[in-house]
Amino acid sequence: MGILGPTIRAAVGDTIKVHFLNKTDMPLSMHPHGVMYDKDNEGADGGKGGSIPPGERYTYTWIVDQDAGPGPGDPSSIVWLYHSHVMAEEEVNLGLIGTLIITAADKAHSDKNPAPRDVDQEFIALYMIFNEENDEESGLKHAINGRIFGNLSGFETRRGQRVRWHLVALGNEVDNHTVHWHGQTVLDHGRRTDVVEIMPASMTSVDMVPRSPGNWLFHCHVNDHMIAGMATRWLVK
Ligand SMILES: [Cu+2]
Repeated sequence: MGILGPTIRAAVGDTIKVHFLNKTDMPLSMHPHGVMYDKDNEGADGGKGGSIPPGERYTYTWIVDQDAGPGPGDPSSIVWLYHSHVMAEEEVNLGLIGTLIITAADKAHSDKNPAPRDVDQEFIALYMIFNEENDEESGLKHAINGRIFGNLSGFETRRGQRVRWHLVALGNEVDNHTVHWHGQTVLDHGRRTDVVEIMPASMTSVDMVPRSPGNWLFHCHVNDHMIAGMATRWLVK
């Protein structure tokens, strides 16, 4: 998972409550995509949850209605971003990012376990160039889940597993990424490919059944990004 915050899971029909405690020295928030909220639970732009001062708590309540779940052309679970949204650009670059995974009501394992029944493993990959030095090239960290040059581990699976990849991106105009797997293909909403295009705040979920064992590259196919370290390996046993 690298730099990503905890994954929040739910099924359609659930209500999510996040007990947020700001242990930093700056005001922060949690702004979710996709789920239903009122102004106080938007985590941005005013409202009670829009800016939580250092040391203070807030409970966000988010409704997982039908419109937060998979659409007719989607797989059984889909991904949404959440991130801090007081000074969003700065806070996202600090790594205050995570994801929600929402499963269709009739595809969840059980009331206690909202993970989808028709999938064996779910992986999450954030493609983002972290801007650590006011746009100086040396401070542009071309990262997958916040890690560069093969330093991300944990993408491990076996041949024949039903694997779902949740792909998200954030960042700036340079964050146009082409996510590429070596060794296998994915089903992207009915399209067969081994490259998925994502842009800042893109969120998409694609399915794979690995067919070929190996320690394979998983990387951005944009030349400049590849050279700058936006690559890691993933293992198929
Ligand atoms: Cu890229």
